[in-house]
Order: sequence, then C-alpha cells, then structure tokens
Amino acid sequence: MKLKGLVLPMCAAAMLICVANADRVYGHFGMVIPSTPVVSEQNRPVEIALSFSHPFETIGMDLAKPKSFFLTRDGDHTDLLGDLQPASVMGSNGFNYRFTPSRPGVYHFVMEPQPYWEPLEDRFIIHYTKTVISVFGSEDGWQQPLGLPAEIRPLLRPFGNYQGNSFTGQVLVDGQPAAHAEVEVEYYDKEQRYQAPTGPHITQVVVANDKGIFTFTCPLSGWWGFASLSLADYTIKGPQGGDKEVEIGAVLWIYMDEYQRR
Ligand SMILES: [Cu+2]
Repeated sequence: MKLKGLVLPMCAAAMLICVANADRVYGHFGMVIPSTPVVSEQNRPVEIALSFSHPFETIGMDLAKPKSFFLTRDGDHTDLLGDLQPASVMGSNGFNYRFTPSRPGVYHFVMEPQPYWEPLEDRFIIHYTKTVISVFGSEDGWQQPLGLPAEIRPLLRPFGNYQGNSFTGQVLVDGQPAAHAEVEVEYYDKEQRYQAPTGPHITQVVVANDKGIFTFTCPLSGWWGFASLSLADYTIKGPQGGDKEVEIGAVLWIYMDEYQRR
C-alpha cells in the first residue's frame, strides 16, 4: 500500500484505501506533540501541535477547535483552550499552543476534540489525547491518572526513555482497568523515513491483560502513540438525525530518545 507521495487531505480518502485492503481502518490518532519532549531552561518556549492525523503516513486531517485543551500539574488544572492558535499540521488544519513554563513540574496536556463524524465507520470518534512533559527535571506525578472518560496510565515513566525500551501502560475506562482492551500502536514518522511492508504494519496491535495492562517495545527513537478504543455508553445524533455510536479513544504519546555519544 503506497500512500506516501499521494495527496490525501481527507481521512476518508486515506481510509478508502485502507478499507480496500483490510476490513479494519488503520491509523488515525489524536495527537498532542511538543516540539521537544523534555523542557529545560534553554529550550523554551515549546510549541505543542494538536492534530487528528495518520502519524505513520503523516497524513493530516482537519481538526475542529477542540472541545477542551488543558494541562494539569500537581492536581492543578489550567484551561488552555483560549490560547490555541490555528496552525497547519501535516498539511491540514490543527492548532498550536506555545508553552513557556516558569515552574518545574510534570505537566499533563490533554485534548478532548469535538466528536468527529466518520461516515465510513458510521460513528463518531472522540480521542482523549494525553502527553506528559517533564519541565526542569521534575519527575513527580507522572503515574497519576487524570480521571478522563478513557485514558492510558503510564507505568513506564513517560519521559527519559531510550529507543528499544518497552512501554507499559494501563488502559482505564471510567477510571476502571479495561480488561483485555485492544491497544493500537503507531510511530509518528515525522521525517517520513519509513514505509510499511503491509497495511497492518502501519498500526500495530497489542491486547492488554485482565488488569488492562499492556507492554510494547518501541524500536525507533521518536514519538509513539498508543490508542485504546472502546464504545461509549451513549449515542450522538448523526448528520441524518439517527442515533450513532461513539468511539472513545484513550490516547497517549511518549517519546523515545536515541543514545547520544559523548
Ligand atoms: Cu483517519
């Protein structure tokens, strides 16, 4: 499946190709990607890009202004929705937040998008998307779940990792471990270096255990996205007025560094 080089601005266009090749749809992820994974005094400000994209194929989709975008730090909640600036991300409409922290801490950024209507799946999609950033060397509080409707709680510290590390996380839905949840994994091929041998290589899949815990080894440096999808216990009126299912995504992004030579 050769997607690279094609101009496919809409998810539907990309997915028609996916659907033609498989009975499932690969690879759209809510994305909250900072320009640097760890913030020090020297590398402020950090630009945080919000999008809804196909990260391995670097195909953007238009993201409506999110329903909410906030950070939590030590339990303090700060609404950032009003600070988002429209931005082009992977050639599509996304948003940018300029993060200029002055205090150390572990900052959890969360985007809740508007429900995205996906006609090919006949349902809405809401990816609760989380990225955890360490500022000025702080390491406290990275394990804390935030009480989102669905989220991945990191059990590997989500910063200060190397390529080849195994990420372990726990899928929580309504705060409860999601037994045997399926987790999709995708590499953000930002520099467009790689191509997938087959469609299933674009988005890899691992199943959590009875405690909702899963492990996946990340062989490349860069950003890795984990998404566990479940159906909400409510419906939303579709464009034609009928009640439509809502797919809730628990999405987490983590960064793997390369070893650096001295
Ligand atoms: Cu898509």
